[in-house]
Amino acid sequence: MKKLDLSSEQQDLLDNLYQAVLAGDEGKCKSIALSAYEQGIAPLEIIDSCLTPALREVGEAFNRLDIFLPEMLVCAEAMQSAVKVLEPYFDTKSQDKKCVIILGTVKGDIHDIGKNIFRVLLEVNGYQVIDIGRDIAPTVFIDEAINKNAAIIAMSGLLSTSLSMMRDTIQLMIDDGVRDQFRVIIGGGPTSHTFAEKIGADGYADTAYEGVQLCDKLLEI
Ligand code: B12
Repeated sequence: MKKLDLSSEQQDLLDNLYQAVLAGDEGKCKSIALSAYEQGIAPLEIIDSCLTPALREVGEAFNRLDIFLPEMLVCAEAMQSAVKVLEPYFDTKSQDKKCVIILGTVKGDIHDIGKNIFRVLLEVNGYQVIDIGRDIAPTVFIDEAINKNAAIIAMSGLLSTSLSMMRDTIQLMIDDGVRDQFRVIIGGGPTSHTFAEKIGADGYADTAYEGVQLCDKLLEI
């Protein structure tokens, strides 16, 4: 878990929350997340320094075959329930609607926890987000962006095997003659700056917070 400048009471709460995710205990996750917020820890700090690293440890346990898919799912649901509790408490930074962003997880991939966190952060920072869900085909990203007059297409992906869908979406935009109409950004586990450059995306961000800064930069806000 990332170390923050916290009181021992706050640190205990985050340690307990981390363990609750590993145990897949939804009830504890919800109540401890709320207590952590009430004890003065910002929602994004709780997510970035505790909930996300806890899920990473779950992923490592899955990789080692210490746990299997059903357990990973239970832990993911417990983590998501904590995020849900925190959602209303994110600082709203701007009410202005800066632009429309089409957001989805690429075809073949059903991971959406990171995408959902990114959506919340974009919204509290004044973006109008159209979340088109997960397992989304290239044509759907493009059609939605055209129909909703979007400025940015944001693709999330956690599976190496589905990353080619990001490249295919950009290639299809070129083939359809609409590449210049939209900025394209990518994020999620196996993506990187190098991969973004390779497939001709306009940007990559490592975290949802950096993703918001990236959108501001691309729109020169
Ligand atoms: C939870 C989880 C699941 C859950 C997903 C539940 C859900 N609703 O999402 C379940 C149990 C369903 C699942 C299933 C599978 N999973 Co899984 N899963 C994970 C786990 C443990 C955590 C992922 C997560 O949510 N992290 C927390 C979030 C907050 O982090 P994040 O997604 O990275 O998002 C942050 C940033 O990346 C960023 N971000 C995210 N998207 C975007 C987009 C943009 C544009 C931007 C700017 C930023 C941004 O913002 C977020 C916050 O900062 C990871 C382990 C890991 N290390 O990631 C494995 C992992 C991703 N899964 C893996 C695998 C293999 C699978 C399965 C194929 C397993 C199987 N045999 O069936 C299936 C996939 C099914 C499918 N077709 O998609 C592998 C992938 C390996 C690879 N690189 O290809 C991992 C890495 C586990 C491992 N170590 O082996 N999984």
